[in-house]
Order: sequence, then structure tokens, then C-alpha cells
Amino acid sequence: MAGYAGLASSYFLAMVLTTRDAPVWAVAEAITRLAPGAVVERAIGILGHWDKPFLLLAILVAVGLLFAWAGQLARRSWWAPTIVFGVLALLGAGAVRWQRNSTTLDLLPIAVGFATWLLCLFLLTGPLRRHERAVRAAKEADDDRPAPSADHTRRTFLIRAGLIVAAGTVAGGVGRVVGRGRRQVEEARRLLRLPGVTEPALPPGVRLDVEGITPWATRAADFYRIDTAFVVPAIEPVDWMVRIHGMVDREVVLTYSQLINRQVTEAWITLNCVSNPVGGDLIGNAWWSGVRIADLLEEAGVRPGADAVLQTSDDGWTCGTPLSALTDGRDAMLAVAMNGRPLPIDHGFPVRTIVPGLYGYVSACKWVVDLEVTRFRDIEAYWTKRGWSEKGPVKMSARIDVPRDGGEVPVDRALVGGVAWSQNTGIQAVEVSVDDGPWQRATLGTVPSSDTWVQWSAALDVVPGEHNLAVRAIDAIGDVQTAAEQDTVPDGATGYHRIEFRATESEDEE
Ligand SMILES: Nc1nc2c(c(=O)[nH]1)N[C@H]1C(S)=C(S)[C@@H](COP(=O)(O)O)O[C@H]1N2
Ligand SMILES: [Mo]
Repeated sequence: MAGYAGLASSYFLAMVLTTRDAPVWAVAEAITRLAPGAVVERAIGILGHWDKPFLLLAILVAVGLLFAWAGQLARRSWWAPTIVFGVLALLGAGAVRWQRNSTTLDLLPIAVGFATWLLCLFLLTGPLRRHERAVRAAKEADDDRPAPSADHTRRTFLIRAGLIVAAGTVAGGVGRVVGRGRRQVEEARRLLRLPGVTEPALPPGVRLDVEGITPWATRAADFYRIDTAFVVPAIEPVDWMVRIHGMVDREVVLTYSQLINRQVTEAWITLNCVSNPVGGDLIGNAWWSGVRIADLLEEAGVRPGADAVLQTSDDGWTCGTPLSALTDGRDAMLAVAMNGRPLPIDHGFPVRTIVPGLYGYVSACKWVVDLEVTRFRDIEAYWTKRGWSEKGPVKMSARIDVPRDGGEVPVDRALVGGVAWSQNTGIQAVEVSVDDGPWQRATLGTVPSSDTWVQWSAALDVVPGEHNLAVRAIDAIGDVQTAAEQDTVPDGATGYHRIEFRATESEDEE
């Protein structure tokens, strides 16, 4: 029963947190990969379509027997069953990590399943073991008193067993429903063809030749993810709609097919998080495709006096965006695609907002379903309620990627590099300073617009030994990045990114 509860909790988490199947499936896959080809073919020959269910059943039976054995072992010690469960968890973890593109997050279901096993085993065997000990003690005392009654123990055990099995079954059922929803949406997403959406093509000159520098274009799989959703909304495009209302002359309601059949706008835009510390990596640059929000607002007819748009996500998250940022001509869009593909579910499928120049928390609403034209003084958005600033324009910043803090560079080729950004304004120059010496201009990549980050590099003139390096940016209107250090709360961190590195005498390698 403990084993069952552990499997159920890991299944639940796998369904809720990831698009993967339960860990048991990963084990089945691993077995298929390890089994000699001839055996697999033979099995498919005999079982046909039933090969996978059969393998799964076989694994479950084997695991069930091991669970029973662990239960037996629990009679004598606590560590023996723990080892059995531990070995099973390690095998599961190995199988999960062996899957393509697996991440550490995929291990969480196994960790929680393992913890559930131990907890349930302890809850179930505790009363039984206590009772046996009491019986033994009574026998050893060797008097005429009757052995302690088993009734109470049995009742406690049965109640706990019932609760554990019921909780496991409920978790499994909920996981099944959530998982099915997510998989269906994933399927709908794969089959989507978006008219007017083009593949990203790297603009010329954006890439500098510095080994280890952050790629200028961020792959969706590498794009940072920030949201408050424990269970990510799974919305099928046919079920999606957006409503534009509030201080407007006419409400506008759009379905997904109405949206994607409108004129598509596309742009490289860098998105970053207000909680990104100086030098941090909560930032990414992607090719976004969508529909301009300014056009939609114009159709709705914004009434005078409005200065904000309260965006609401399907999961209830909200953000307040300055109306001006949506209508001043920048590429503010209801995005349907990222890097030429329909948005990944985690990044807001089917529709999310992207506004160049604003931090995500005030603009980049994922799974967006509602735009209310309103006034800042009448609203309070999710993060503003929690102490973050009402307005969130991006602050200019620069980051050193190469070398890493504490890293090394050869003195004869001390090439350093990184990225700098000031979306919607643009970067004019980047400067570096070694050991607090004079600022030295870096080389910049070329960028297609002011809305993306830019790569920079610089060749340093250093002697062997320990050094420090600082970087700062200058934006297109000539403002120099501030050295004043500020924390991320309430409206974004400032200060210079600094690292320490060692310049090494180059060894002559043959
Ligand atoms: N629905 C929803 N949208 C959201 C958030 C959220 O918590 N819920 N977080 C925002 C924040 S703080 C950021 S930085 C960006 C991150 O977008 P990404 O996860 O696609 O990188 O999404 C924004 N949109
Ligand atoms: Mo954020």
C-alpha cells in the first residue's frame, strides 16, 4: 500500500508538473532501449500493439512484488525496506534522466514518490510493530495477564491503510485528468499551422566570435521561465478567447482563429524579469509573432482618461500595463508564436502578451484572456499588491558571460564578452574596466532593432595574475548605466556587473 501511494504521488506530480509520462513509463522505455533488438522485435511480433501495456504490466507486477517484500522486511527493520525503495527510486531516476531532453525538474516526482513511500510505510507499520513489541514483552514477562489486544492496532492500521489508498487513488485520478488535458493541448499545438508566421532567421552581424558567450537568439527550451502557476493552464485553441473591454467604445471579442487570421507582426524581442539580479540569467531573446495590440485597441476605441490595461491570465494572474506602451508604435503584441513555432505551453500557449521595453511582470501576460482598458488608480495587479512597483520599464544593464566569475583567460588572447540591453531605447556602446582602470570601449554586434540585447566583446591587455572586470552600457540617447547598486525589489536591480578572473601565461602546447 505504501508502494502504491508512492507510485500515485509520483504519477500525480509528473502529470501536473511536466509533459512527460509517469516515471514507470521511463523505466519501460529504458528497458526497451536496453533489451536486444531481436527480443524487442520478437515481443512486438507476439504482442503487437499490446507490447507496451504488457511491459508496463510486467513492471508493475515486479514492482508490486518488491513492495510486498519491502513490507515483509519492515517487520524486522526500518532500513531494509528503505534500501529496497531507495534502489527502486534510483532506477527510476536513472531511467527518467536517460530520456531525451530531461531536466532536473523531471526528478522531482521520483523524490516525492520516495518520500511518500517512506512516510506511508512508517505510518502503516508503526502501530503493527509497536503491538508486536508489546506482545513479545508480555510473553517475556511470563505472567498470567492476557496478551495485549490486537483490536486497537488493527483498527489504527485499517484506518490508515484506507486513507492512504484513498488519497493515492484520488491523486492518481486527478493526475490522469490533468495529464490528459495537457497532452491533448500539446497535440493540438503540434498540429497547428499559423498563417503568416515565419521561421526565425538570424540577422547578419548579431553574433560575435567569443567562445562561451550567450547565444544571441535563445532557444525556447533554454528560455527562462517565471510564473506563479503550479499547474500550468492547458488551453485548447478552440476554447480560447480574448475580451477587450473597460473604457472603450465597443467591446472586442476575438477567438483564436479570428486572431491568427489577422495581419501578423514579427520581431526579435528580448524579455527579462524584474527579479533578475545584476549579472543574472532571467533574460532571453526570441523571435515573436503575433497581432499588434495597438490595432485591437483602436478597433475597440479607447476612451479619454484611460492610462492602463489590466491584463488577466486564464489562471487569474494579472498585470497592469501602461496604455502608452501598447499604443506608442513599439511592437507590443498578442504573441502566438515563439521562434516560428506555436508558443510552448509553459510560455503562454495559446496566446501571451509581449511588450518591448517593459519587465515581464507588468506586461508579458501568459495565457492571456482579458484586456481591460482602465486607470492605474483603479487597479492593483498581482505583483503590485505584493510590494513591486506599479510601473516596470526595463533598466539598462550589461552582463559579462566570458570569463565566468573566478574563471581564467590566457594573457595573449584575453577576449571577454557578454550581452547588454535597454529594450525600446537601444544600446550605443559598452565599456569595460579592468582593475578599476579607465573605461575601454567594447566591440558590439549589430542588432535589428532597439528591442533586443546586443553582444559585446573586448580584448584585454593584462599581465598574468588575478584581476577584476566591470562592464557598463551606454544607451542610444547617451545615458550611462548607473553604478548605484539597487536590489531587484521594487522595480529592478541596478549597478555594474563585476567578476574576478585570472590571466594565465599561455602554455606552449604542441
Ligand atoms: N499568467 C502569468 N503570466 C506571467 C507571469 C505569471 O506568473 N503568470 N509571470 C510574468 C513574469 S514575472 C515574467 S518575467 C514573464 C516570464 O515569461 P516566460 O516564462 O515566458 O519567460 O512572464 C510574465 N507573465
Ligand atoms: Mo518577472
